[in-house]
Amino acid sequence: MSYIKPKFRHPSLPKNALGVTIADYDGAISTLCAGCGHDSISAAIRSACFLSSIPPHRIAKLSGIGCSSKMPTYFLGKSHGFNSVHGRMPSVATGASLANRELTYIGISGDGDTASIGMGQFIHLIRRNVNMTYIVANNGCYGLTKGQDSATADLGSISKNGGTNPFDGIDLASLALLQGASFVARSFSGDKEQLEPLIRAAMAHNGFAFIDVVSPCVTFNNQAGSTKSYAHTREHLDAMPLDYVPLRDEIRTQYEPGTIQSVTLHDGSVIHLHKAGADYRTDDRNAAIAAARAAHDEGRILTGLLFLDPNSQDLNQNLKLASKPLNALGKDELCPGSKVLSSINEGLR
Ligand SMILES: Cc1ncc(C[n+]2csc(CCOP(=O)(O)OP(=O)(O)O)c2C)c(N)n1
Ligand code: SF4
Repeated sequence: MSYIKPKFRHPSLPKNALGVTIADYDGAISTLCAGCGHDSISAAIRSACFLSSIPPHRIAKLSGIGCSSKMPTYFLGKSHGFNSVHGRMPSVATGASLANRELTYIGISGDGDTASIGMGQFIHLIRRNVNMTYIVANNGCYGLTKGQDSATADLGSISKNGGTNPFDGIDLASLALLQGASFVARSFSGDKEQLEPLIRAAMAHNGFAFIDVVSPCVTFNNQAGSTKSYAHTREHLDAMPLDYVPLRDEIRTQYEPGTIQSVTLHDGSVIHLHKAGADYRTDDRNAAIAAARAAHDEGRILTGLLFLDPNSQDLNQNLKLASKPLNALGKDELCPGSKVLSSINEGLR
């Protein structure tokens, strides 16, 4: 059951460029366990959409099954939403984005929903470069079904019942990099400063933007020995903080020369990466794969923007589909008449 929030809000809440307040991006009150990392991700999505001034009714939220997949209920209550079956959200996302390329699509999934039952579908989203932001709330277990190890549980991680995981976990960010994803990032639900600008950048990206977010399950996977607990993640975090500066916004922050790398997105907005290693470039896929691997081998959790292709062409562009959403095409465009048909036939002779 979800609870509706009371309508009262402070009268002087700040407004965004649309003239609306963050309350317009609220969802229902969360019924997840108190302290669940997923709620922090919901809060980051809500404020990212508010700060980027995206009209709520121009956003579509999509998910599968799991505690993570329940998250869309708890943010953006005025947006479109589709809660699909377990691991099948990518098919719905592909169809929706082909039918209406003008909406902003946010997919929310879990490590079970993506790395186990949904793996086959996930890979094809990447291959097709579907224009969406895809967030995995990664807690290394199946929270909704009471904490079984998932496919992202790390080798040697100790579960709540004391068992040691004998398998190496699937690193979804590395997989996305290998498969050719055009935007790959990793973050931590407890690092809003990093996560929020990453989500804003992902939504501005033209193509498939993947964010793997370590999101501890306080009920089933937060014990000593778990590698997805709050304590372990905080201890092993190797963060590249970043700023997202939307097009037309003044750049105010002062940066130390040599410690910053700037990346321009296709819409003209800019990402500033702090502390990026001198030889780390976000447009070098092989370097990103090597950095993620090295971090994994050393037990570090490398977070931040790992890779971005600023020239990415999304599925609609690749297939040269109509520039208008299908529901906006009129009779003349759908049925252009015999002359046009003859000229097409002529071109095929
Ligand atoms: C076809 C199908 N198989 C299995 C299930 C049972 N099931 C529900 S949620 C879930 C896993 C959820 O784990 P995850 O995606 O990691 O989300 P979390 O709950 O940890 O956020 C499973 C196996 C189901 N609902 N449907
Ligand atoms: S069971 Fe775990 S993942 Fe599910 S709501 Fe509770 S803390 Fe979050």
